[in-house]
Amino acid sequence: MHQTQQHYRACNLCEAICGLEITTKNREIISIRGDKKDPLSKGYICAKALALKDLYEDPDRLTQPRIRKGSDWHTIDWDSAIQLTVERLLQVRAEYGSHSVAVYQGNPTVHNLGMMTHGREFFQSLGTRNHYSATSVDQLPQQLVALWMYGHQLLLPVPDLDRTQLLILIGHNPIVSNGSLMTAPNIRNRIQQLQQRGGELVVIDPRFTETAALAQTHLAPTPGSDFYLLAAIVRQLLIYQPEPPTKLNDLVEGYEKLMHLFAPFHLELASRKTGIPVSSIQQLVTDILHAEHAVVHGRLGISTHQQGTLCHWACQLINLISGNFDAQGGALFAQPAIDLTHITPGQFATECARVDQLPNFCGEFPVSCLQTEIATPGQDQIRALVLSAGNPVLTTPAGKDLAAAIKSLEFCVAIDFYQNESSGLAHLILPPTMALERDHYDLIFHHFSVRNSTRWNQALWSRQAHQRHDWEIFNALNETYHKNLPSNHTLLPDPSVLIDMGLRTSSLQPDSELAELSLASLKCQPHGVDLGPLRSSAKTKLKTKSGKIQCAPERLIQAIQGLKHTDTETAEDTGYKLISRRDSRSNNSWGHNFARLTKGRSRFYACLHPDDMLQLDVNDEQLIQISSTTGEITLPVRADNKLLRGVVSVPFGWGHHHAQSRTQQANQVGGQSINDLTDPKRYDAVSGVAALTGTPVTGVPVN
Ligand SMILES: Nc1nc2c(c(=O)[nH]1)N[C@H]1C(S)=C(S)[C@@H](COP(=O)(O)OP(=O)(O)OC[C@H]3O[C@@H](n4cnc5c(=O)[nH]c(N)nc54)[C@H](O)[C@@H]3O)O[C@H]1N2
Ligand SMILES: Nc1nc2c(c(=O)[nH]1)N[C@H]1C(S)=C(S)[C@@H](COP(=O)(O)OP(=O)(O)OC[C@H]3O[C@@H](n4cnc5c(=O)[nH]c(N)nc54)[C@H](O)[C@@H]3O)O[C@H]1N2
Ligand code: SF4
Ligand SMILES: [Mo]
Repeated sequence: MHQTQQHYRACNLCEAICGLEITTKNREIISIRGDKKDPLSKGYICAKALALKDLYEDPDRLTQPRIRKGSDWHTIDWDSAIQLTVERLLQVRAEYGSHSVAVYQGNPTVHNLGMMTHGREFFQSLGTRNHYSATSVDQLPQQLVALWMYGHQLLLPVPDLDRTQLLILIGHNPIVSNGSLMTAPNIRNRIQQLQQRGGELVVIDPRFTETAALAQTHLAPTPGSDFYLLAAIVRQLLIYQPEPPTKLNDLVEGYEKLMHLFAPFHLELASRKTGIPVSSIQQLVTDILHAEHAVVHGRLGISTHQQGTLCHWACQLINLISGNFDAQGGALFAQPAIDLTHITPGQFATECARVDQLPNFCGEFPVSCLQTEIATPGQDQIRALVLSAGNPVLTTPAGKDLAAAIKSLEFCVAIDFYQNESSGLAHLILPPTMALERDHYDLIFHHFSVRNSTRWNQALWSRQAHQRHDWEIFNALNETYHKNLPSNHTLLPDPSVLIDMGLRTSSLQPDSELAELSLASLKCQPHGVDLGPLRSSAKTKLKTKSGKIQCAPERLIQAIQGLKHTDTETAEDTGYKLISRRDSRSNNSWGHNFARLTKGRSRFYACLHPDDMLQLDVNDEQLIQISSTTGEITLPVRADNKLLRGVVSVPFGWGHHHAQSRTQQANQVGGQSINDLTDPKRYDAVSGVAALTGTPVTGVPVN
């Protein structure tokens, strides 16, 4: 007789890393609930956690390698699949050189222990400079600012959410996304607590979002205009604080340059650019100055933005000038048990992409360059691609063009348990186990957590003989690669061994709950261990050469001085500006296989202001065609009377036309991809990151 069993682990679907209590019998999942004893989430979970059961049971989820012959797919054994992958990659390398092989790593990489520990070894072996990832359609500008100001791309200050009195969120909708670069499960409750202690929430977003609905103040800037708003706030704060805040006096460099750099960004300019009244901006400045603790946190809406790096610089400066950097209730660095900021910092612009000449960061080129690098003939043209845990056809600009480019490759292999719009174009798919079948330690999100904690999670059960974990796939590829191309390489042990090493060499001193930090001690604490609130730590954590905060990094000085503040309308200012929308039950491009996340009224619709609908002469639910210089999509439209005029909001993550999915067909999901409209030639001038937001589009009714 098999007994039911209780397992505790962190959900790895998003950055909130909520604790789960999973009841199983044999290899069946009976239930998934919130783990009340998790120190961070205290029993909270969202609807998506339950989808882990659907993912586990999904008949579409691949568990054995698949090979494509024309449009037919066949199962093959692991040894042959690994051998074939390596042979093909080596053939391309021998014929065209090592840079002809490219790698794209998607978002789940950072939520997956084995990919974090073992992916790098294999990808480095390929010897290519052509690395790409979802970072360049996401948080890269934030990391670049962290590198320049604090000396490491992972030194991102976290809002001290549970103690702040004024939380300003810009380009961020955590009620839906559950927080990003701010690991804070049950964000709704945390915001309610902020308000119960007399604090306030301000949301700056062109759409009246689910988070804005909770806020005391909502400001709606024209998409893409945010730097003018943030820069005006910096300028006004500097008037009150011309010298660095006393406690940061010995810790900053370049503060004296700020006044001059921000002088042109007066309130009237900000108001003209953003459409926000001068009085509202002034009020915000006053509120920041008077709040006992305040913090501004910017995310995706100001990262995938033509001035993304400048925007994130300004956010850091607001926290710093107002005395809230490294201060309780402000923005503080977290203290993860395994601290990856001890690893050598990344570098920016050591090379530029061959065709588009965009700079690399931490060894990666912006993914907007991937299509041209595949499609443009010449030395080092990409001829083979390793797609790992991503779906760039739906998630990067001009996805359709990228799909055509992928189809033209001599070889493509995908490491993914789904045949998606990108992996479905590969010649081979190598499917790993899913999250619950493997051990887990979160190597990334403890760096961004609003409270310090640590936990080790055991797999629910050992994998089946025909399955492989991601790390085993990487090890097998690496071993086979080096058999054929002898050179120095290391085959890493099981990720648990590496985590044990990381914990034992941690500089963190745990208090009473744990005698020592080690794998064995964490295994005895299945709910995780609380390591206390955020603490002031900048003095010891800064990694810049001088050990000081760089307030005015050279490249940002050039960028701010290079801005042209013309008020005359450009072609870009006519038509509509496109923005993306997430839904509580979505998960980038891959939540659509789960009935529990897709049932109910379709969420694939555009939103427009009623006056814009009147002008276009369209009614609710009528189809409209939205076009950009890149392409067009057709979808129903609904009125949103709180959306800024001139803005069209379209859901992100749709466009499942090529999927061979039985479940998706049954769920009638499909839609079209917002990234058929976004343009790889629109990017952040500093970092080269795709400017997904504010794409100029036009709309016409479809009769
Ligand atoms: N227009 C527009 N574009 C956007 C965004 C937007 O807001 N608007 N958002 C951007 C953002 S923030 C991101 S992060 C990117 C995401 O872009 P991507 O990372 O390219 O896309 P995902 O949809 O996250 O694809 C994840 C894939 O990984 C697979 N997968 C899941 N778990 C595992 C695993 O454990 N191992 C392996 N091997 N595979 C796994 C899934 O099956 C899925 O196919 O999209 C970006 N693109
Ligand atoms: N349910 C759900 N949760 C998710 C995901 C998901 O797909 N679904 N994806 C996960 C991932 S990978 C990430 S990175 C995070 C992202 O989490 P968030 O940063 O919260 O991302 P979004 O929900 O896209 O919210 C971005 C907001 O920016 C606004 N915006 C757009 N353009 C502009 C602009 O020019 N200026 C300003 N001020 N605002 C603008 C949009 O209206 C939107 O409300 O979410 C994660 N969590
Ligand atoms: S909020 Fe994120 S981590 Fe928490 S249960 Fe939902 S998907 Fe999982
Ligand atoms: Mo993301």
